[in-house]
Amino acid sequence: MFFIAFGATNLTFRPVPRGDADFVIFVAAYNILDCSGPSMPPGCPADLNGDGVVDDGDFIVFVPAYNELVCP
Ligand SMILES: [Ca+2]
Repeated sequence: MFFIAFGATNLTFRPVPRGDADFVIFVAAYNILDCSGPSMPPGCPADLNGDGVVDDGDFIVFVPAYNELVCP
């Protein structure tokens, strides 16, 4: 089981259920960091702000969408 933490100050900590595909994909990309890395998925879809890396800047975009759960 995963927990959202990442040192942010205003996040709600909650368990992330197994099989939560979006979170698993995001965390894998976050750990790779560089969109040009050989193990990064093509197109670097977790680079939500388009700056070429998957870092805290993407995480602050990811978390509100993750909490909404349903895409608009
Ligand atoms: Ca980014």
